[in-house]
Amino acid sequence: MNPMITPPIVTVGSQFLTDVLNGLQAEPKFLSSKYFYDENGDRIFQQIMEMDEYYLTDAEMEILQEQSSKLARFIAATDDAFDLIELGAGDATKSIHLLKALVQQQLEFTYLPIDISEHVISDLEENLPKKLPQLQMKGLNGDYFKMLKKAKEISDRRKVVLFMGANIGNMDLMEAEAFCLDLRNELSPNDLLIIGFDLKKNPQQILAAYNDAAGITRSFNLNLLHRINRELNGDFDVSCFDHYASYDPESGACKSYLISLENQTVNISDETIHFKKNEYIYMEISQKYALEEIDALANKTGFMPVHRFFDHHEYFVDAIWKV
Ligand code: AVJ
Repeated sequence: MNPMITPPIVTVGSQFLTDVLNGLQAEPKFLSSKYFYDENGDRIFQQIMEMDEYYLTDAEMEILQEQSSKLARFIAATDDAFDLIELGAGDATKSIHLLKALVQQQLEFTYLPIDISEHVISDLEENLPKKLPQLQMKGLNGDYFKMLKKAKEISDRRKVVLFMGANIGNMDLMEAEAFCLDLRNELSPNDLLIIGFDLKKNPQQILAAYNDAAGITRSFNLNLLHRINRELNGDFDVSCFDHYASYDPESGACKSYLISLENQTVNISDETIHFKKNEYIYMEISQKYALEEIDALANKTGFMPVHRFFDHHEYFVDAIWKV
């Protein structure tokens, strides 16, 4: 076979390649944190959630462990049947407390976890019925908004949407506003959104959560370079990049960067990317909010803030918004 006409081996998601090249050919350079979560990334994120410095998980877990029956009563305020839709359900270790409370209160509902990862959905469908046999559920694997539309086709019941884990923090303020508007446009009067925000607090505490002593967050960021090497035929020398985290108490933006430690050249598929010494790649935002900013976001996007659930430190809030 003539090697000249051998087709190129482009195996994994060309969207990933397009996004990576687009970001690294931009000025300044950036990569999207949504690509952090390959198998290794998932594992490192589990380690992050177990770190002493990473207070977010414990805070939101406390809210769900201790206040789920109150949360359930809130959801059931109008006593009609509903669908509980969770965006980015993961392994549901937090939401299971709410599911238990809803089942216990004998409410008529179906749990519809949505996740972009197929194995997350199949794991949930296998494991949740073992833990909660009375639960009615149907997993939806795919894009949030596509699956939300599908959920509306399946039934016209009232919708209660869960968007926890401070996942909205990975959007900047403009993206968060656009996201909430899009979500609002998929919902109807009396639908609810339960949405988790990490709150502004002592800047040292926030920075430490994203700049941990053991360097776990550092390897979380560097893992994306390894992933590019593996999946996009890249040749990053990962040891020539360092992690830098910053927190700006004024805007509430916690950002992370990878810094090039040398003038260097990196090949990815057929492209060559040049880095100057000390040039940065913007990797991730974890936006922190004041309570007034959360209410303003609700009001601006057509929701009514109706209640807030805090952990006892008030590090975190699960806000209830009504359409
Ligand atoms: C999964 C978006 C909530 O921003 O706190 C943790 C991801 N990044 N450490 C966050 C993350 C670095 C996390 N969220």
